[in-house]
Amino acid sequence: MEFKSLLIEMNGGVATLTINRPQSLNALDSEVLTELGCALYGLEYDPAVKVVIVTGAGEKAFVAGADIKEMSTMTSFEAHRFAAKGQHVMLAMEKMKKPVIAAVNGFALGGGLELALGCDFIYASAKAKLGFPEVTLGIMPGFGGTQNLARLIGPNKANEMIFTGRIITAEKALAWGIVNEVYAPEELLGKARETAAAIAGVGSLGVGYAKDAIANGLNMTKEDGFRYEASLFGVLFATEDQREGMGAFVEKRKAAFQGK
Ligand code: CO8
Repeated sequence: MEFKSLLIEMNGGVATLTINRPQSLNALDSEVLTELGCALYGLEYDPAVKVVIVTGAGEKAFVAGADIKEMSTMTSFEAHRFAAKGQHVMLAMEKMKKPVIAAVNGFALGGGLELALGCDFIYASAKAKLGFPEVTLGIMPGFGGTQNLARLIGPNKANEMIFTGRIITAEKALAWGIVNEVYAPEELLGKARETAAAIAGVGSLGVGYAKDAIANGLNMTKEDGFRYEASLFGVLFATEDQREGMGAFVEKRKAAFQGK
């Protein structure tokens, strides 16, 4: 499928999904959100894809937010529908049984930070700038940012970021636990691909079920989460990957996982 504002590059089991609207600092308009939804659906059901990396085109921005020019004339109903469409994309990344890594190569503001937070973890360039400037526009985050940031770093730090609209450095985002690692700009994508390739080489069913257990378990009581984990753990013993992984260990050889 051809996209107007997205690039998809496959390398081994790793798909790199690049938001490609550099003239607007990769801002997310309705059309990009539609394309993202379609692209994620395709990647989810493509057995060749084991891990997805999301990044932005150009030197300057990951994604500088939802498209302010498009939003500036929206009615309340259209804004509600636009927020729901963005949230659909964030939830698609959360629900897909494949890891999604954000490589934040520059500005990740508003809907851009929400896109990064919708991924499973974030690597950032040392020149990245992150923030929720929505309040400076008279609005608030609407693509899941209030929920995802508060769950990730706790309400106090999330409150400060969202109420002030202040933009923070990659270093501060690292200290606050928003990003996992900070790399030199020229190293970022390579490092993300290195981690993605390592994940692509292990049992993808185990990875996918672990993602499911972590994401869904966070919304359960601990006891229900344990029960859910045990049931997924049991299911893996009906797979060839489990037989292959354990068989390879016993036979002292490298496992060749098939994802089935
Ligand atoms: N939307 C549309 N266009 C944008 C956006 C954006 N978010 N960000 C940048 N652009 C455009 C600029 O308008 C400019 O285009 P043009 O050349 O045609 O004027 C081009 O990108 C380059 O930008 P700048 O000239 O401004 O570049 P600077 O280096 O001077 O500044 C900044 C870079 C600081 C990133 C600046 O562009 C900026 O402040 N951008 C807006 C950041 C922002 O406020 N983002 C949050 C938007 S709100 C949001 O994301 C809400 C999400 C939830 C939605 C819920 C549904 C309703």
